[in-house]
Amino acid sequence: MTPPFRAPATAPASGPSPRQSKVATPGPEARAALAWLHGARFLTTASRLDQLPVSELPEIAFVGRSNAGKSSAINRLTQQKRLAFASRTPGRTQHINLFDLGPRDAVEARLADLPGYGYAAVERAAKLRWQEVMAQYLELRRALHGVVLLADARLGLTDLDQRLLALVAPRVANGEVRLLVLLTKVDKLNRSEAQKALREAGDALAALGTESADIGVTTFSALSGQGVPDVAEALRSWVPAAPAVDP
Ligand SMILES: Nc1nc2c(ncn2[C@@H]2O[C@H](COP(=O)(O)OP(=O)(O)OP(=O)(O)O)[C@@H](O)[C@H]2O)c(=O)[nH]1
Ligand SMILES: [Mg+2]
Repeated sequence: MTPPFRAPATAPASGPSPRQSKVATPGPEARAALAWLHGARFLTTASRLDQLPVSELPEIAFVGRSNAGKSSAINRLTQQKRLAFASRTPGRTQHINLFDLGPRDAVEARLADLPGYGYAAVERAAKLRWQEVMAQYLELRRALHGVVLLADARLGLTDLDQRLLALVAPRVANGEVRLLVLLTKVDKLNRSEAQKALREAGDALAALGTESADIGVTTFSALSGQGVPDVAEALRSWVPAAPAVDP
């Protein structure tokens, strides 16, 4: 039986070497997807689930260890330098930040930047509280439509990432929530290291695959732009465009 696991669109075997910063010109679909993401704007911030808007609008959550590059990825994908705050100090994103996508009068979807996990210096009580918020968000948030899990390509999927995946796995398995894993900072790896990272992440994710699951993995760099058009296209494909209004 063919596993439903999709091959990465940007596997280095067929794409440019990860060390090359040159990025292929995106096709029309990727350009449209990028334009959609470039229109992102800040909506609100919340430190608890009950502070989030009650909404059926599809939400795409960026999750991952602290320092994995979530905020940098959002900034790169939306082409806005400081939309999501990226910093050298891990653990800086302490809230769930929501960003609107689509026309201002007909919002189509939202991006959610979630706090990173695994930062040792965060006080234990704060850590436990965030674990709880995160678990609730992934298991219960009805609007959750897709998860983008970011992991440093040099570390791969760690135990903490696996624990997060386990929380959302039932919703991924039944197709309710799509999953895209970004192996980030691939600019720091050579071609064979990047291939190895992709293979290992693919193996780890294969266990989550079912007939209904939509799971992908790709390499990414907020620095060089590698993977940006493909990721934009993948995220756009998750959300149906608002139907054209009759004149
Ligand atoms: N070389 C390289 N560095 C990156 C890349 N993406 C992020 N970084 C760096 O990694 C560090 C952490 O990036 P952030 O985007 O703040 O990470 P985060 O996941 O949002 O971290 P938290 O908010 O603490 O959860 C920063 O110093 C970034 O400049 C990348 O693609 N390549
Ligand atoms: Mg951040």
